[in-house]
Amino acid sequence: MAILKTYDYGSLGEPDYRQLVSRNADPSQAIHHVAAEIIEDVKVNGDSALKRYAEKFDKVQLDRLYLTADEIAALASSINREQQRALEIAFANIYRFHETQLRKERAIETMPGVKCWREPRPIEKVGLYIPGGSAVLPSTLLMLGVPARIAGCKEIVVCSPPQADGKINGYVAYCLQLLKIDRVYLVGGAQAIAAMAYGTPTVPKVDKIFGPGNQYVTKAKSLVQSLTNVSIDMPAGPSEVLVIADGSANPAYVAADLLAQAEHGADSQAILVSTDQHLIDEVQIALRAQLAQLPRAEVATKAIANSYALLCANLDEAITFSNRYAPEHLIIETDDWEQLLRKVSNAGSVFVGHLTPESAGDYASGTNHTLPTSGYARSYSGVSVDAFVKKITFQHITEEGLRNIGPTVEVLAELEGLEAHKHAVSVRLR
Ligand code: HSO
Ligand code: ZN
Repeated sequence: MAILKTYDYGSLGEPDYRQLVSRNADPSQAIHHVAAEIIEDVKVNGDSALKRYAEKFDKVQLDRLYLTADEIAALASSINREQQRALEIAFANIYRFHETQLRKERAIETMPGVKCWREPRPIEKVGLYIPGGSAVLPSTLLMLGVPARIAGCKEIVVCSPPQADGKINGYVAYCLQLLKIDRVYLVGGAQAIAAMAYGTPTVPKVDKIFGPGNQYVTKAKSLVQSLTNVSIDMPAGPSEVLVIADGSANPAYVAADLLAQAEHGADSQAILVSTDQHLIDEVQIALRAQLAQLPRAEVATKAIANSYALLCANLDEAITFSNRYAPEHLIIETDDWEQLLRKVSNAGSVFVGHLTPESAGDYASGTNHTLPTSGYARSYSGVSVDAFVKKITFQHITEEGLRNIGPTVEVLAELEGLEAHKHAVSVRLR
C-alpha cells in the first residue's frame, strides 16, 4: 500500500490546490491562553516565576538561573574530538558564507550637492532561544550566533531549557565556546521569551528575539512582539520540505530527503512533486524500507501521513505548484535543474542537483537553516546578518545642493499645507 497519498495535478481544481498548500491554520486558542498567562506571570514575578516553571516543566530545582563560563567549559570538554571538529567546521562554513553579507553600499548624489547613504548598525541586544525538548539543536545556536557575531551585536543573550541535572547539553556548551558567549540562561519555553522581552533581575531584556520552538514559544514570540517594543525574527511553524524530482532522480535519495524532514516532528510536511509516476512508486517503496530503519520512525510516520505526492505533467507545472506552496526548503532533484532556478519565486532555501541533501544546509554547508515556514517564504527571507542589524540612512546637503533641492521641497510642503516644513528650507535659502 502506498505510504504517501498521491494526487494528480491535472485533475485537481482551485479548491484542491488551496487545500494542498494550506497548513497550520492557527490551532486552538488554548495555546494563546497558556502563553499569555506565562508571559504575565514572568512580567510580574520575574526570576521566581522562571524557577517555578523550571520545576514544573523541566523537572529541576534551580538556585541560579544561569551557567558561568567555567561551567560551560566543563560541559563542553565532555564531547569527543570528532564532534568538536564537526562543530568547528560547521562554524567556519557558516561564518564564511555569512561574512559576505556585510557588503558596503555606496553613497549616491541624487542631485549635485545632495548626498545620501545607508550604513548598518548592529542591534545591540539580541536574544537567542535554543530549544532543548525532543531534539536538542546545537546547530541552531551556530545558525543564530554566527550572524549575530558578524553583525557585531554587543550583547547576545542565550536561553535554553535546563536538563534534569540543571545543566545544558555539551554540544550546545561547545557552540557557546566557539561563539565566545560566556553565559547561558537556563530558561525554556514561553517563559524564556517573556524573560527576554521584559527582562528579569537575572535575564537581560533584549531588542530582538530569534529562534525556533514549540507552539507555545512561537505564540509567545508573536504576543511579546505586540505587547512590548521587542521584535522577532519571523513567525515560525513546523519545518517542511518540497522535493521536485523527475525520472532522473534516485528514489532512495528522494525518500531519504523526505524522511530527513519527517523526523523533525509529527506536524512536519514532506511533499514530493514529480513528473514521473514510476519515480513516485519507487519512492513509496524506498520510504517504507528506510522508515523501518529509523529510530524516530514513529514521529516520521506521522509526518508522512500528513504529507503527499503530486504528479505533474511537466516541470513547469511542478515549479508553479512549488511557488504556490512556498516551501521552507525546496530540493530540485533533476539533471537539468539549472534552467529551473530562474523560475523559483517563493522558497526559503533551495538545494539543487542529485547530491545536495537538505541536511548539508541544515548543519554545515554555510547557509542558514532558520527559514520561513507555513508559506511565509512568499514574503520573508531566512535569517542572515541583515536580521541582526538596522540600516540607518544618512544625508548631507551643500549650499549648491540646497539650491537644487530646496524649491522642490518648498512646493511639496506648500501643497501639503505644511508651512513650517517650507520655512525650514526658505530660511536657509535666503
Ligand atoms: N531542518 C531544520 C534545521 C535543522 N535540521 C536543525 C537539523 N537540525 C529547519 O531548517
Ligand atoms: Zn532538518
